[in-house]
Amino acid sequence: MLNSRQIDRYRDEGYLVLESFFCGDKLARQKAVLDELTERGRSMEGTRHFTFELDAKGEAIPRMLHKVQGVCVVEPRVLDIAADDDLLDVVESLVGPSIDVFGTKFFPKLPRLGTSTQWHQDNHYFGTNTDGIVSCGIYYEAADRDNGCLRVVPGSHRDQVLVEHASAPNRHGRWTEVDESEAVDVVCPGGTVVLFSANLLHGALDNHSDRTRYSTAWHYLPGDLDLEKFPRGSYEDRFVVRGA
Ligand SMILES: O=C(O)CCC(=O)C(=O)O
Repeated sequence: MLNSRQIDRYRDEGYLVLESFFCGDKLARQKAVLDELTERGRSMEGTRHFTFELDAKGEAIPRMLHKVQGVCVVEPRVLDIAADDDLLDVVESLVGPSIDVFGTKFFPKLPRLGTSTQWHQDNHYFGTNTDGIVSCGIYYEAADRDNGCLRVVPGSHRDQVLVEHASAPNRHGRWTEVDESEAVDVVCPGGTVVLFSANLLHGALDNHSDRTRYSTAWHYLPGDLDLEKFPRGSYEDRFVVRGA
């Protein structure tokens, strides 16, 4: 469970960092699953769920896995992480006793060329401005400016305003721009969990280092929160993880 200071902080700044939430054998087991998935994914070019980094012409770079979208559909052992009891105890403080998870992703962020996201609000992609969705990034390895840590604009969730997004050359997705002077780098040790509002402006740096930066990202919401694009029961990448 979160304490009231942590909850206030989440509500005020739009995000909460739980450093080294996972550690020891548990973190090592999670990382081993992601190592296997990365190896498998590197040869999955052209198949559903797996996208690759793009070269200057916008073409996929062989073996440079960028993202596994729907990772909990592809690899049920990752759903075990999303449904981890200790993690859900924390999420319950923000979402309530009935919890679903949807939109599950794995970013291996491979050395030197790895990317994940640029500035955006998750709710832009979801077609809503509800503050009921809590996004969750888990950083399985230490993350810093060199290997591409998360960046956030504290407080940017407050007005629930959806900003415009546009596609960027040679990148997957649609992104926006922010006043970088307001941004905070979330430099953190491996095993760190970051919870943030789906209205928060956030993005991540690219990986220019010779290390990987494994992370997963997904979104928790109350089971009875109906999302047109992600209906409970029929959207394959939405799972009931606690309660009913
Ligand atoms: O890679 C990261 O740290 C951020 C991921 C992210 O922003 C997202 O999945 O929405």
